Amino acid sequence: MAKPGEAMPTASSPSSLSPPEIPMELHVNNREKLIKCLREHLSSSSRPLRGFVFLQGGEEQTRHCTDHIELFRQESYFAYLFGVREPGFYGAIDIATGESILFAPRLSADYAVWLGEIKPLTYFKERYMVSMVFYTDEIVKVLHDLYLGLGKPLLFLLHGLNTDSDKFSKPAEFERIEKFERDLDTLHPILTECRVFKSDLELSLIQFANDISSEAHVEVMRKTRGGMKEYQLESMFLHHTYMYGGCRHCSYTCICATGENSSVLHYGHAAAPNDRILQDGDLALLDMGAEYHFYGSDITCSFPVNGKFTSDQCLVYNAVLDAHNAVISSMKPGVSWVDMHKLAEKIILEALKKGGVLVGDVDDMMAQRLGAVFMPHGLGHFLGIDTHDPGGYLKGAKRPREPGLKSLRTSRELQEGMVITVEPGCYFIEALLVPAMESSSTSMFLIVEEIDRFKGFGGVRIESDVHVTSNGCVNMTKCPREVMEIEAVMAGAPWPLKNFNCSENGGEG
Ligand SMILES: [Mn+2]
Repeated sequence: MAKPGEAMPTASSPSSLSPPEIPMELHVNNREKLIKCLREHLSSSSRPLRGFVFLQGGEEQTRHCTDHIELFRQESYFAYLFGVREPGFYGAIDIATGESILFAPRLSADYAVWLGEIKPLTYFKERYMVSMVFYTDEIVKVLHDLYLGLGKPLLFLLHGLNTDSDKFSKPAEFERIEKFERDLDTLHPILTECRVFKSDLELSLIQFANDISSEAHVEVMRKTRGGMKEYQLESMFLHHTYMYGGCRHCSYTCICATGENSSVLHYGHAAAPNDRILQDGDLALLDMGAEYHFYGSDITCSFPVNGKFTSDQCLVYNAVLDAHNAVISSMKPGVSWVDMHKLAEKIILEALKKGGVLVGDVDDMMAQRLGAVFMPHGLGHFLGIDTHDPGGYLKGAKRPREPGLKSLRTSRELQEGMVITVEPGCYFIEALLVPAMESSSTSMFLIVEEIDRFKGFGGVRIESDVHVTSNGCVNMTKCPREVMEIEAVMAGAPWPLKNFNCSENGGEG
């Protein structure tokens, strides 16, 4: 019997997965967790346990001035608390009683003609497992009726900085909001901290997003050939995750970089739309992750387009893989993420030295921040409803200033329940190598003729999504990683490698 989320594999289906049922109690639990944390906070500052958590869901957007409505994806904090997929909602949680209230938009009769049946409020009450549902034009009356305190009811609104985008979340707005007292400071840090620690139900969705995306990466790896366009790799990934995983959204725009493009960290955007032709001898760096019921994955695989690593490709790839594996072996509660970043840098520098690309003392290189020349981005970031999930820097926490470290999206110590990406990389980026070769503090480490050999090489990144447990961690991503595994899968071996003859390849199957 297949378990939910697992289809019976058949000869005709390239997937062993199917979309799991969505557990709406996940959001009930999220609300309960928030209210518990918020009550503790209010009690500790001797404030009354009264008022409402009040959030505005996302609004539909049109394409510029046209009437083309872009596919809606719920705002992430609202998705976390209510799981609502429709636009135009508001949601409240009564701090005194814990009761949850959704406010649905009142739709015009036209809606039924163009967009389908207008669902009754009871539909939303059942689907989203909330205590009550009303229309958005009833917010003022409903919340005044429910409020037990004296004077104006108090609303805890969501207002705070996203430390990745430097943008602020938009506190809820509605007509006659002046009938309420408003608190703009309390909710954001508490709700953000709730999102940092994943429940078992959240983990199961992130795991599914990882399973279907890992499988899609393998599928793409198998079908990649010289002469294809980069976007064809993107297309195969999107097809697989949607067709077999029901994933309508990705966590982010696919990065399908080959050849020199693989050193462009955020390739794949509108001005660089994955449109290069794959050449024999290229490395491909594919950073693609599907999202399922708001929860995402973020996975990067790097492999040679022709299925066989050259010795230079092996050198750089194994440097990054060793860093990736060393970090994952060291991760557990209490470990500093800055230390993990430095560990990855050090392993990559040591490998480049061993490969004859660098010369000198690795600790001296570390002191001069040479690691940031080859890995300018941070080692990884929290992952959840957002690809760069919030909470990386608590209020007042300072970002490191040094090259490389300043790109870290968190500098926190690891704790049980966090999900964080591990994504070391090694790139040959002219814009960083040239100044490093000219600088008196780093030029002595770089062997110019050897570095020149890597002109046009691009780069390697290996990215997995890792769940921190009570005494270690679990890698949720299941892609071929060893050189031998990648070459075997690209040559047609099944994945995971089962009954693989290790002796022939000298690897571990
Ligand atoms: Mn990432």
